[in-house]
Amino acid sequence: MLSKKILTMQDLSCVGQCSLTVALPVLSAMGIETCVLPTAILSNHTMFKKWSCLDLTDETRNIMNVWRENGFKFDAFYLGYLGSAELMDVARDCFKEFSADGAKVIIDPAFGDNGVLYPAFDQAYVNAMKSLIKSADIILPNLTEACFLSGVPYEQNADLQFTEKVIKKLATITDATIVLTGAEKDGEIGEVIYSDGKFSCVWAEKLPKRFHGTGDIFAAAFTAKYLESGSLERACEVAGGLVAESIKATDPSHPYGVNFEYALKNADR
Ligand code: PXL
Repeated sequence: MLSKKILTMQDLSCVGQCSLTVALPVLSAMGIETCVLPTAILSNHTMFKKWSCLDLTDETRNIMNVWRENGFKFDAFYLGYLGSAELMDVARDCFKEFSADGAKVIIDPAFGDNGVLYPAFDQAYVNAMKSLIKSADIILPNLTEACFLSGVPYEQNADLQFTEKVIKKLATITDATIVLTGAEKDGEIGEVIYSDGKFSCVWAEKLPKRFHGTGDIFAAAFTAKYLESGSLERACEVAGGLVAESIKATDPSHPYGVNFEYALKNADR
């Protein structure tokens, strides 16, 4: 049986249960052949006090030169934490050169949370992402990222009305389907989807504790299920379920990430 072949482009954080160390196992376990274009190698993710970072922008160009000669094509692209605005040009070239017929571009902007940017990023990075998401079929921002991209000031404890206002503003800069993650309503958590001018939502029980790295698990599982089923809602249900099971399996004293390995091993996919 032929499986879909995806290219995921994001950093490799050696410690921290995020980006490639999440995307590879989740996508593979969900039946997707996963090729990688690593954008940087970090000692660990940037929520720790210290980190080292080797930027791989030049090497991504070398890799693409060889891929061109080998004639590689991908059925989809899934982008997460990139690391620099220059890598967005690399991404655009990648879509142009290595798309199989009908290839989908799924982008998790992955530059902030809780109303602030991650430490390595600034407004220039946000502006570059604003331009890159014009090339996407689906984007997966959280509310923080949607606010930075749309220019609407972030609100803590946002209600659904505010969330939909931000999404509509964001839809003026990209035609991509918007799947806003981590939305909240009446004690539930879920996704607000804006596709072809219509809203729909997927809600689930909100668990009491928030952990780092859940966005990356959601994005990888969403991508795998969406490529298999073509359904945005089903992809959200499955990805949200994997995140919830990962959180439930996490020892509260674990200082980073969630136990997605246990959840993946026991998942009903
Ligand atoms: O989970 C997103 C992420 C990915 N990669 C790196 C990060 C973060 C979030 O902080 O620092 C390096």
